[in-house]
Amino acid sequence: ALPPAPPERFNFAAHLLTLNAAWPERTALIDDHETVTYGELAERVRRCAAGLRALDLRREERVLLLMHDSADWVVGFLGCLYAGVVPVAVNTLLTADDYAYQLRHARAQAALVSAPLLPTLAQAIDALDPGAHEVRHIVVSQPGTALPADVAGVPCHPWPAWLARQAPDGAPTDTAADEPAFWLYSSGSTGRPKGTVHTHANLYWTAELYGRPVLGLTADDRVFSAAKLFFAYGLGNALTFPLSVGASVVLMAERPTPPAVFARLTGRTPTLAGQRPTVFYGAPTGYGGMLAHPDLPPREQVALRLCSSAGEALPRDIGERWTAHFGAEIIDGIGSTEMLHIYCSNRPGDVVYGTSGTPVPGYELEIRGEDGRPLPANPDGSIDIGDLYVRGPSAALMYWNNRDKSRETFQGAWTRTGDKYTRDASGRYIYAGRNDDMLKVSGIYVSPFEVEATLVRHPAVLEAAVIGVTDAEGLTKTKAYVVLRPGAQATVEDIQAHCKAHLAPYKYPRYVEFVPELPKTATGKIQRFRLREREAMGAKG
Ligand code: 3UK
Repeated sequence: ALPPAPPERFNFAAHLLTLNAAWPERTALIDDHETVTYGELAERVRRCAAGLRALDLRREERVLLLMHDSADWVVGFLGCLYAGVVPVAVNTLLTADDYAYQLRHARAQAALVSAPLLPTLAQAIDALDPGAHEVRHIVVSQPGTALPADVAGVPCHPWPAWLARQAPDGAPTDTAADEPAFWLYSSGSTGRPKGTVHTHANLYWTAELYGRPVLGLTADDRVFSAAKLFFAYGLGNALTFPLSVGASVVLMAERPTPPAVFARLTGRTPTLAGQRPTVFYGAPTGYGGMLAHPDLPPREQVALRLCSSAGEALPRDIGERWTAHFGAEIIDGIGSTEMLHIYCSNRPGDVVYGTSGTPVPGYELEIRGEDGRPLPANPDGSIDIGDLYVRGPSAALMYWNNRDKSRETFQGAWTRTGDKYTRDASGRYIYAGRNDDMLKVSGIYVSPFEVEATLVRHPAVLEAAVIGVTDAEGLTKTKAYVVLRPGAQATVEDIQAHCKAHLAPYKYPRYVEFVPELPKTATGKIQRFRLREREAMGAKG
């Protein structure tokens, strides 16, 4: 039986506080600085809500949440929800230009920011004409000592003093289950990222349809996600799911390099003091990187019972090697920002590597043909390749202020995933590529066109084409074919450094090849498929 729907009046933050009221002494969060119990978390969330109201933030107004993973991130997110204010949780790896767009598009009235990200935020605000943004307050987490009174003309408040000043808010804002609760941005191949609007109920559904029943999370788990909280995957992994069952969460501000992740898995940090995670969530590239790392800890040093993978397809070999080493399975499942979390997944004890498993109960899938109708099953039960559509209760409401793209993606009860899939005779779904130009690199969207536009801004570059290539492990990497201007010189490193400086750094092309010309049609369009063919030939030869 499926879980009951939440009541019509429903505030997800208040729901979590009620669920966990029975164990105030239990550990909720362990970040790089401190341990926060469920009792302290509830108090801080209510203080944060009061603090937002004291800054004159009103229901439905948006607040940019630009923070490194920490207890403050969780308090900020839930404090907003409790107050009915709408956090817009954004990627911490973007450029000032990206944030300027988001501030303006979301009409953010305030920003919650980690101190190291304050200069980039200031640059973003500075880049906007007065009147082009509405940011009235900035609250700075981990402020250190030298916090300026204002940044780009906007008053700054140090998080600890701001929180301490407030009396905890007694009652949550009486939100509807279906009203906008928070936004996440999702990138497309062209145009600016889309503000994906999610409800209070959507959070509840992801926890009750996936975290609890499929992953089987309980209050005895200690979870750790390499995927950050600003990704829909990380948000479910390290906030929605564990806090819905009274589990403990390990949070880490730094980039999830293999050594940083190993330190957490083995409990080797001062705040962890030997407390090792039982559940780990990552993306396939991260699993591959750890397996290849010389400091991979032996099985005895970790306490993993279960691992999760999403963001890109998990190559079978990586899953098998991980399980052989640690004894724990990796549960590969496909989710999206639009559906908020995983809707098709393997099951603990029933993993077939190389597949995305079967639909998560509560979600329905269709593989549709070119005529838009579901493809019929073959006599053996398999379904040929087609476009994957999903129906389920955690779909976003819309993309903010973008009717065309909203209609393309959210088609009544069905959501178009943009993925191609097949189904095998046993009913398992198998990923078969995207049907747009988007690439998933380390589980994160990269638009080849955005990278190309940046490449041609390099003074030595005449033109460029970017495609995805498959590496020896079966993972997607970006490759740039670059034509230099006559007489101009540049090295691979120059080109990569230019991309890292002008784009979110993770978008830089992993491979660069200089070519005398690009294959083109008679009308001058670049034939990316020819480049892909060339790569495929090269891989065989
Ligand atoms: C691809 C996968 C094969 C696929 C996400 C879990 O990745 C997440 O969200 P995004 O919006 O990207 C969605 C797209 O990524 N993808 C994700 N998982 C898999 N492809 N196998 C997989 N297991 O193209 C999908 O449409 O960044 C993942 C939970 C929440 C998420 N938002």
